[in-house]
Amino acid sequence: MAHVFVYGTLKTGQPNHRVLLDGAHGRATLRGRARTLEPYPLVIAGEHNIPWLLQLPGHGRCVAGEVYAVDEQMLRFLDEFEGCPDMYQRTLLTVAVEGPAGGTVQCFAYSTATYPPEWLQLPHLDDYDSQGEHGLRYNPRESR
Ligand code: PCA
Repeated sequence: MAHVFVYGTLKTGQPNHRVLLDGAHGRATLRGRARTLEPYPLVIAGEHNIPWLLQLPGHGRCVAGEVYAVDEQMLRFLDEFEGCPDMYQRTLLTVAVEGPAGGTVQCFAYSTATYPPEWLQLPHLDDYDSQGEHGLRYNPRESR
């Protein structure tokens, strides 16, 4: 089992969460809500309003998300779904899990190191919500 930290459209209540629930893709078990130990820039960018964690620890904010234990099949599915490694790269980061059974966990996350430098000037979020006050509605893949 690997741990994956999701911070964007894969979170509960967000537009792509259903792919984690689909047994045809493998298994994903929620371990809890969590926050990155280090700050990262989390921005919404591009014509489809996609959330991106920029691979620049030490900048931005400590980012909230969820930790899932996933099997090998789900990990491979997510790599494909997230366009890894061309769009996102799967990197390791440390998060603090909320609650009594919390603690720090090393997780994979889909971040990017290959972003246009002007993305750093975009507002830095700490808890992504596709329906948030930013008004930048996520454009689902089906509609691109
Ligand atoms: N999906 C992945 C990376 C960004 C996105 O929208 C996630 O939720 O973590």
